[in-house]
Amino acid sequence: MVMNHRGKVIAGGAVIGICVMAAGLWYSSRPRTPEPVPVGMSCDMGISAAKADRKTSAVSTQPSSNESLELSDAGSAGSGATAQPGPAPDGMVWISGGEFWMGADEFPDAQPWHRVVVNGFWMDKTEVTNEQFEQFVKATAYVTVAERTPRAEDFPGAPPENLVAGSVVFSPPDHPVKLNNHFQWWSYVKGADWRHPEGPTSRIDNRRKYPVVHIAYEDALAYAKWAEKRLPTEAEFEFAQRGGLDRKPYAWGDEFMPGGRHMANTFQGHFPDKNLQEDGHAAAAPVASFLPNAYGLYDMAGNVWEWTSDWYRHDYYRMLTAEGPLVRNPQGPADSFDPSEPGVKKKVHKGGSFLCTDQYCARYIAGGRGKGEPDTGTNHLGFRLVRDAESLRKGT
Ligand SMILES: [Ca+2]
Repeated sequence: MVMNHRGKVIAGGAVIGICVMAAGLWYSSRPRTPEPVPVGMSCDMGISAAKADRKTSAVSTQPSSNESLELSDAGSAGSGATAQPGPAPDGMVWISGGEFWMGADEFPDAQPWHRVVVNGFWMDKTEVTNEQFEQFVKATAYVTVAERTPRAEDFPGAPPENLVAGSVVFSPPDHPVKLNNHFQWWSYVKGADWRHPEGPTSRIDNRRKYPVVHIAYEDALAYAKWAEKRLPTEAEFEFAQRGGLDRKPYAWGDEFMPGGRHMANTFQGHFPDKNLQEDGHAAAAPVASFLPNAYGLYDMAGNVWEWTSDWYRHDYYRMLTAEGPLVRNPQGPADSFDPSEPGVKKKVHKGGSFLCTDQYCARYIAGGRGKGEPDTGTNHLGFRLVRDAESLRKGT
């Protein structure tokens, strides 16, 4: 057992603490197919958390149909919606805000369903691309976390050979493996960063419109400051992701593949060894390769996970519902707690990625939650930004 430069235990070239973890299968209560659909329980260090949550969250807390009839639908028509305040900034769309149901049946940490109001905001239509991030780097000479050589004093006890710049890359085995050992498909790769998504020999020259990846939380904040935007809250992301639909399983509706058409970049085949890429993409896809949702937003499910500004707690929704029937502009909990890795602070990721499959993760489902340490990027994690209406009115 050795420590990597992020201070995590590594073994066999893999890193503990990174997304995608099988945790057995359970069965969704959502009646959208004749047979129950097996979906994965967790998406990073999830075994203990998922088992613990399953015991406490076995009963769906989705509101009854009577309750839902008494409340407005989600979306622009819901209470709290505000009209577009002016011309749209380049590449952004106005999200009017309003009241909606937030949550998901499939995941214990996305329960219970609860009623939320968010104010209107501008949102990037797509994930931030390599091209856009390069403009930022050229303007600011910014160096991302993955590109920085770690300092020994920040990682006491780490062997010098592990104090190298790099990031975590999906490195699938060429044979079927048990899904309870994510060591077999995540590797810490020296020299992997946003310019070299799979390692030093990989390039982004022909990936200008692909989402930038290997972005740590502080990298996203730095870009946001330069772009005069900010990261969305988890509630803002989910409101936007649902596109005005009320408690639908997908950002586009009820069916995963309406008319047999792939609506998002996910994983088909046998995870992790056999990617059939039936949706046309084995890894990240150029942004906007799939249809937008009803709000004109692309890749709000699949492609790459996206940072939000909220801290992650598995029980945050339970905390919110204890406070009252309606939550306004939630900003996330004050602290972070993930039962699968107590003591490790994590931010919420949303949207799922090209690695999500119903075999283990399925977090392309609307309302699904991911999580990750602020200092850790991967090649399936990026971001997009939002902007408040007020910032435009001030002329910024
Ligand atoms: Ca795919």
